[in-house]
Amino acid sequence: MLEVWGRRNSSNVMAVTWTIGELALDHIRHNVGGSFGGLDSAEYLDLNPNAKIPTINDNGCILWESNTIVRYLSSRYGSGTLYPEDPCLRAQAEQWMDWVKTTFFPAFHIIFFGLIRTLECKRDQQAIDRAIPAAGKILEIVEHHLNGQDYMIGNDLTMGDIPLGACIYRYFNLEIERPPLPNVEAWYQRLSNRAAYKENVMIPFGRSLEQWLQLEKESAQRDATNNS
Ligand SMILES: N[C@@H](CCC(=O)N[C@@H](CS)C(=O)NCC(=O)O)C(=O)O
Repeated sequence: MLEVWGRRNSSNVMAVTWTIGELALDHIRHNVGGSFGGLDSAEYLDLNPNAKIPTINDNGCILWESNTIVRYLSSRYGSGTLYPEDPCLRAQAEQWMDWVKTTFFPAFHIIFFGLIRTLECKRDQQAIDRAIPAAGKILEIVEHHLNGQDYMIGNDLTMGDIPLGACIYRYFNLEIERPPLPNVEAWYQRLSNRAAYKENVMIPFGRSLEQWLQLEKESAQRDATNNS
């Protein structure tokens, strides 16, 4: 059985759980990271020496790095759907996956971590104020790209949508200024209509560190009830 390690409110874990949801794969998930801890145990470090989430074990295939896991699951279980068969389309999907990590996420992380996961008194407001227009400008690249197509690669969902999709619910639900992004919003609405996206990505995150931690605790309680 496929095993996943990672709290469900991490955007990197969401990329994996959303992929699993789209592919309807049986799996079990272990709550580690964040307030659950567990990343420094010898057992976990054996799986992932970075002490980070997500990690998976798919019948002996142990992997970390969310993009790699999404690629692996897509190629193994979603060939021709999440994993485009055409080498050029597949490479373009990978290109957007890598672009999110190297270009969008660094700016977005400053905003999300600063506003939600940091105590107000410890916030670097200047860095956040710089990152908000920077992230908006970066998304204008996607805005242009999505002109005339429903998803990042053509008109069907592929792995190329997953890393950005895992962040975009948060981007559109933060109280920040955004440039007009009608194509990106329409894409986000399309994702929002997918059951696997609703379940794995559209997870409330609160408006402060206190609310974030409370929601994390409540979700763990729900997981415990569902698994009992
Ligand atoms: N490049 C890695 C980044 C992994 C990462 O930074 N994960 C964060 C969560 S998003 C983490 O493990 N943080 C420590 C924690 O949750 O306790 C990936 O994409 O998987």
